[in-house]
Amino acid sequence: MTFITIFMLVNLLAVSIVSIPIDVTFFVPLKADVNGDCIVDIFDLAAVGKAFGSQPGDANWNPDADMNGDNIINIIDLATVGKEFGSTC
Ligand SMILES: [Ca+2]
Ligand SMILES: [Ca+2]
Repeated sequence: MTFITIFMLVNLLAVSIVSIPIDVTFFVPLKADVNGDCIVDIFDLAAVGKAFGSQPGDANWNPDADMNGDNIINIIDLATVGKEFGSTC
């Protein structure tokens, strides 16, 4: 194989790779989807409500309900679920 032949094969391969259609779907996780079922609904609101007032170490602490990551479940977390209520993945 000559250098030119190799060069042409590499270019042909590159063109083939570039021309392959790519269908990519991105799923953006919902911050307020506490139970991970791709919809922000009453179950997520209930999960935040159940953990309301808790901090790490408390029996009802749920890290997934801590929307803003400040280690306390409070009105801000509840409001975040309310803001995204009805959203889907
Ligand atoms: Ca959910
Ligand atoms: Ca919080």
